[in-house]
Amino acid sequence: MMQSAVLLLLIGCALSETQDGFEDRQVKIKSCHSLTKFVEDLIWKVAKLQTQFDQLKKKTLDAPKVAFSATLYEDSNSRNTGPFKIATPLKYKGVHSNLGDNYDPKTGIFTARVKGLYFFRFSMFNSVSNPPNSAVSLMKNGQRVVSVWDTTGNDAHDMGSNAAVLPCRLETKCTWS
Ligand SMILES: [Ca+2]
Repeated sequence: MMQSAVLLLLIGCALSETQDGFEDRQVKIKSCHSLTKFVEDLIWKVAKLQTQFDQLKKKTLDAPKVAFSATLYEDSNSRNTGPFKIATPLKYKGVHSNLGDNYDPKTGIFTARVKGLYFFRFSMFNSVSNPPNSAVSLMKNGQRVVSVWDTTGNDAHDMGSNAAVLPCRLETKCTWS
């Protein structure tokens, strides 16, 4: 299409050259050459952009996708988990999605199979009955990152959330303890 446009432009220039005086023709020839060069540059730029677009499209489509969503239990019944004497990885068994299979519900461990920046969010629903004695931490390779807890007072049935954006290398392991 672009090449047709250049050809038409050149024909247009050639036709107009035959109808004018020498000086007019010289000016028009100069203009036509500038215009032709301009269109050729445009064609080159469009081709380059098309190549970049195709490369980006391929990169995006081929990029591995990782995401998961899970709850502690497969049903929606309320119940306490624990107590635990030491930090114990929670096993979220109600897996709603697990794109890329990076989360293992048998161990509760998320293992990054793709290097990248990950967003983790989690919520804790406090003890079903008094007194409150719940705490959950997001652990990255065994190190505590952020926590949610409720361990004082006389209430129950509270809910808290926390989140973190973490750079993960291959085989980085995250758990919720
Ligand atoms: Ca509370």
